[in-house]
Amino acid sequence: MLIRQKRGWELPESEATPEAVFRDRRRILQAMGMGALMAAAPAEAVLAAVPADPSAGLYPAKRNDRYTLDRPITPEKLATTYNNFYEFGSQKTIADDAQELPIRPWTVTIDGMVEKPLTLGIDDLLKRVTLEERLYRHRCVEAWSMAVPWTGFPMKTLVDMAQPLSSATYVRMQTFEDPKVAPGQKQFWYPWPYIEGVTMAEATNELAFLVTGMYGKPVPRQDGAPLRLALPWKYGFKSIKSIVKFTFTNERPVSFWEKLQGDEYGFWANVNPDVPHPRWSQATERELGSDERVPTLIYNGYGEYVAAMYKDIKGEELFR
Ligand SMILES: Nc1nc2c(c(=O)[nH]1)N[C@H]1C(S)=C(S)[C@@H](COP(=O)(O)O)O[C@H]1N2
Ligand SMILES: [Mo]
Repeated sequence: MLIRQKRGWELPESEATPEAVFRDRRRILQAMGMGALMAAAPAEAVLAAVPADPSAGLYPAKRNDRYTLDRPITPEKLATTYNNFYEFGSQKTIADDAQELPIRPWTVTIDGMVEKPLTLGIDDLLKRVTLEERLYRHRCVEAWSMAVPWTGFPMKTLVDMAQPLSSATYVRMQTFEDPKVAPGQKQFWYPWPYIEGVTMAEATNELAFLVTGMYGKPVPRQDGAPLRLALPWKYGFKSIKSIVKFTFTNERPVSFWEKLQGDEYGFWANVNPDVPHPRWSQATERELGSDERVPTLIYNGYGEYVAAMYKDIKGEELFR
C-alpha cells in the first residue's frame, strides 16, 4: 500500500523491541499511580490489575457454523502483531503503539439519509445487537492472508437500526481522528481520516460483518477496537478499523486509498487472482505463519454469497 515511503519489510526490526513493550508497561503503571510496584512486581502481574474492558463479559459468543474455513485459523499471536493500521505508522509492528488509543468512551454516529439518526456509545450499541462468532478469511491487497475468528454482528443490523431513506445508495464509514495518539495522522501527505464505503447492497449482504471481538475476546486496538468492518470477499483495506461514523448517502464515497492512489486502489476492490495489481500479481497469497504461496480465489472464495451483486455492473473496475 505504500506510496512515498519505504515498505514495511524494509524497516528495521527495532520497531518491535522489548523497550517499546517496557515503555508501555511503565506508562500504564504511572497512569495507575503504581509506579512503586514497578520494581517489585513482575510486569504481567501488574498488568493484570489494569481495569478490564467493560464488554469482556460478552465473549466468547456462540459460533455461527455457516461460515467455514478451508485452512487452519491463523495463530492469534500473528493476527494481533502483524497489522496494517496506518494511523499508527506504515510498518506492520504497530501493536504496542496502538495501545495508546482510548477506546472508552467511544461514540458512534449514524447520520445522513436515514429515518433514525443515532449517536450512541459503543457499549449501548453492543446492548442492541446479538454477537456471534464467524470464521472468515482475510486477503490483503499486498498478497498476505489470514483466517480469523471474528466476533460481531451483521452490518445489516446497523442498517436496519438507521432505517435508510430509499434515496440512500452508499454507506460511508470513517475512522477516529486524533494525531495526539495516532502519530501516523501527523503525516500530512495522507488524506486523513481513513474513509471507506460500500453500496447499500454490500452493506446488507449477509457477509458484511461489524467486528467487536477476535479470538473470543474484545478486539484488540491494533486490529481495530472497538468497532471495525470485515468484508471477506474484498481486499483488506476495505475493512476499515476503529469506526466512529456511518453516513448514509447517495454519493459514492472516495476512500482513503482511492484518494491517495486511485489507479491502484479503487472503490470495489473485490478479490480476483486474474486481475493483477499494477505492481504485483494477485494470483497467490502468503498465509501469515507460512512461507508457501497458495492460490488466491475469486471473491476470496465467497462468490456464492456475493457474485450476484456484481453481475449487472458494467464499465467499472470491480477487482481493483
Ligand atoms: N483505519 C484503518 N483501517 C484499516 C487500515 C488502516 O490503515 N487504517 N488498514 C487496512 C488494511 S490494508 C488491512 S489488510 C486491514 C488489516 O487488518 P489487521 O491489522 O487486523 O490484519 O485493515 C484495514 N483497515
Ligand atoms: Mo491490506
